[in-house]
This record gives sequence, C-alpha cells and structure tokens, in this order.
Amino acid sequence: MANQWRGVLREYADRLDISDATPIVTLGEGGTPLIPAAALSARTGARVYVKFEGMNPTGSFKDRGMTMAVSKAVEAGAKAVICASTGNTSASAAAYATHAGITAAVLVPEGKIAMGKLAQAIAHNAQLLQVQGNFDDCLDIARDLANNYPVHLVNSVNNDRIEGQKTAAFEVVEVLGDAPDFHIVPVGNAGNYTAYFRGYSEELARGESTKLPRMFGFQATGSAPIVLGHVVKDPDTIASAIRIGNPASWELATAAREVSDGYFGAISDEKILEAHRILSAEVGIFVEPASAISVAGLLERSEAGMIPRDSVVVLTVTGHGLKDPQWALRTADGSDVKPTIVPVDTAQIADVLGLIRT
Ligand code: AN7
Repeated sequence: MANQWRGVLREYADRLDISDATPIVTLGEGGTPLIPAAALSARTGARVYVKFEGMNPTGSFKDRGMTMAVSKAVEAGAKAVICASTGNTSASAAAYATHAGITAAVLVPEGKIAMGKLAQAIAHNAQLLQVQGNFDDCLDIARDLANNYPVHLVNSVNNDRIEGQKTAAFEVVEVLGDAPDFHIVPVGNAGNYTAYFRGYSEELARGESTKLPRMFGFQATGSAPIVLGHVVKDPDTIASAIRIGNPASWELATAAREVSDGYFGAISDEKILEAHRILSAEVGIFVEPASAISVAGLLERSEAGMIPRDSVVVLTVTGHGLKDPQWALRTADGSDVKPTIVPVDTAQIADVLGLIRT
C-alpha cells in the first residue's frame, strides 16, 4: 500500500505539545514539495528551491498552524473559533472547524480579500462578516471577542498556530539534509517568519542541522511596517494577503532577524507582479501575488550582491495561484490578456500555432 502522509500533528507528534488526549483534527496538511527552481538558479547563481505551500488542503501554509490550533481548541472544549483574516486564515479556519464539527466566525476587511478565499470560507460554512475596516481593525475586534465571549482565537497570536507552522522548517531540513543558507518568506503578521525561525532553531538544537539559515522577509512597499519601523495606518498593496499595517508577531520576528543575521525588505507591487510572471511562466508554479514576493525578494537581494554564488536558498511560496487568478490575465503593461479566437479548422489552427506540415 502507498505511504499516506498523516498530517503534521501525527508526523511530528514527538515535537509538538500534544498528547493522547488531543483530538487530531487534520485534513492531511504538510508534506509539501520542495521544488528545485532551475530558472531562478540560472538568474541568481544560487541553488534555489521553492517550498510550495499552495499544495496544502486549503491551498495555503495556514493549514499547518490551523490543524494544531483547532485540535487544541477542541481539546479545551471550544465550540467556536474566531479569527481576523486577509483571506487564507479564514479559509483554513473554516475548513478545520467544520471538519471538527464546531463553528468558525471570521472577520475580513470588506472588499479586500481575494474571491477564491471568500468562496472557501463560505463553502466551509463559516459565519463570515465583512468588516468596514482593514485587517488590523479586524484583529483588534477578534482579540476583544475572544477575551470577553466564549470563542477561541485562532490567529497567530495564538502560539499553537506558530507551533504547527514550524513543521515546514523540519520538512526542509529533512529533504536537504541541512538547513539552507537563506530562507525567504513573505511577511504580513510575521507569524510564518517566526515559525520557520523556531523550526530551524529546534533542528539545530537537536543536531539535525549545522546552522541557522539567514531569515529574509519581504513586505509590500505600501504595507511595510517592519521595514519602516512604525505602524502603517492605511496599508495598501495588490498583494491583499499581506496588506497588514501592525503585524501581530512584530517583536518575535525582530528577535529572529537579529539572531539569524536576517533581513527585512520592501518590494513594489510592480516587482511583485513581475516575479509572479517569472515563477508561473519559467518555473511552472502558480501562486498568489503575496507569495511571489519571495521570488521578487530573492531577485532584488541577488542583484544587490547579497546572495553569494552556490548558496542554498529556500523560498516559501505561501498560497496557491487559483485563489486569486486575475493577475495572470494581465500583461506587463496592465492591459488584459486576450486569448486568440480561432474557427474549428485544423489548417488554420496549425497556421496560428506556427506549425509547418510534416
Ligand atoms: C499567502 O490570512 O494574515 O507573515 O489573515 O495569506 O505569517 O502573516 C495571511 C498571511 C503570506 C503572511 N502569504 O504570513 C491571513 C493572513 C500569504 C498569506 C502571508 C499571508 P504572516
């Protein structure tokens, strides 16, 4: 019989704070591919791998943390979970809550989340409310509700989320046989940056790896509080997943940057979309815009001479392109892509395709 991946709680049971009493709420998350990206290696001279987190059950890395957070919530007797979200957390919370037979309430910024994610939360039976504010407002209210009402908070301020997400670093070390020299992630709340750092630190402490990677995180220019060093009141970027002005894990991430000799940088929306095209058209991996910032960050740091030749670099791409596909249908100059229309005629189609009869 084929080996079936059992989800991160069962695969890493000895490295997470769970017991025989913990009900394991899983959709089989984790075990995602680490894909060598020859086109990015050719562009940079580094050995580049892409950790494709869009391959998780709801199409984003959030599932790693959500299996842990919802399992622990159910163990604690919770009947309802709540989160604020730019889209992916709400999709994941909705799926794991309904799988566990409990309710998910999700608060999202009105009109500011991708259609695929909105559809997921609704499909998975969440109580979805569009709040007339931004993500940071939604998180304030979610925390307030969890403090004063019988709902369990599953945003990444809940440490169970970070714990589940750290398993991605375990997988990288297992596949490469060591930690990479650099690990690059998109940054919104900086929870994932914090989680990878924790995972790599634990691998080093166990002797499974010989080093910590330098942790590089990227925010969109219009939404770059950590880079600027202050809260951004009206964050703005086409990468809606990371339109966050006051990151929840700001302090933990800053500490992780210090210890790992890491870096936080800002990338323009234009460069994000350019990287999005490179990843889909040259590597064959389709991601949402926020995820493409890892690729843009690599290219920017490489051009700045900060990535030595032959360095091993892992990029996490956090969410699947099918969640927010509209960006692929735009050309570089911003106009719509118009697929060519042809009649039902082999010869004419061959002609349009530039094929010459053999
Ligand atoms: C695709 O869903 O915050 O720095 O509410 O969806 O750990 O926040 C999403 C974040 C990167 C940033 N890439 O991760 C939410 C939410 C994608 C994301 C991030 C998010 P963090």
